[in-house]
Amino acid sequence: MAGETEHKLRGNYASMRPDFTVDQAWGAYSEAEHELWRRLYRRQAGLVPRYACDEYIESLAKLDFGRGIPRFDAVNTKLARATGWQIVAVPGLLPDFTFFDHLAHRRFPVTVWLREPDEFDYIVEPDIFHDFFGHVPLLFHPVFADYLEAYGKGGVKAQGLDALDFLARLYWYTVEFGLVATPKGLRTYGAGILSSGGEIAYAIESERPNRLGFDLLRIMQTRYKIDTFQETYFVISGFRELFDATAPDFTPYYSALRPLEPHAASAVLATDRIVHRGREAA
Ligand code: HBI
Ligand code: FE
Repeated sequence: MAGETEHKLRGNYASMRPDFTVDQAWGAYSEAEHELWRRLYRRQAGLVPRYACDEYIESLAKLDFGRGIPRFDAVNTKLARATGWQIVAVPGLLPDFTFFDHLAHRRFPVTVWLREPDEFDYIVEPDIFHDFFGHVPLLFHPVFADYLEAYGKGGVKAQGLDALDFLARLYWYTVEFGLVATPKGLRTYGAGILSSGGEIAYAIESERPNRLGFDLLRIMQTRYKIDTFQETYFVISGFRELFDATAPDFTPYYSALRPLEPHAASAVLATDRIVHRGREAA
């Protein structure tokens, strides 16, 4: 999950290393936190079969972290073998450049703190449940893992080109809130949806939001909201389409997009491939 946060960031940044990583301190989690984790996991695991893409479901089935907050080092042993990725413990949201640099080196930052019980249904900043349940399973999928690394490398380059907004939008509408078309209908692969009790059904079933065909430039030019369900979702045909989209050098895209006014999150354009026009489409 991403986006500017007006309020002070949560998490303890005091003891972090220069690359913003910390120790997970797994022994410090309370029994109450493990119980909250089990409740969050049980709810989402019950929804995943109906709404998540097969690649996510297959990965989740191989991981066994429903009985309590997982130990990052135990998962890293499996993850290294699968795709060469590692998860690194972080205090929370990182500066864009640091975040991209971790992805570019196949390190996924996972927040160490867990939400409060009264945030069971919604949280604005990514906590360990969002990061781990939402993002970690797909790190085991080779093509998606390659997309994330390519995305991170693009981000490191974009830093110098003042183009982070464009990449943040691409991350938001794919890694966080992406949908994929499958023979069984629309399914989600976006971590922000997979880890959300309410949005996982809304993103697939609600008449309200738009659902539009994946279009890299369109996405880079479209604003997003960080504290409501999405007004528009973008649909890929498969992870290969995502990976191929990151093949070209993005520099000319940034030059073409920079002078243009971004579209509102609810916009529907005549050039859009419309999978579903939302009931409240502008
Ligand atoms: N930091 N820990 C963490 N997790 C994120 O998902 C994250 C971040 N920093 C920036 C960010 N996401 C987004 O702005 C990306 O689009 C870069
Ligand atoms: Fe996220």
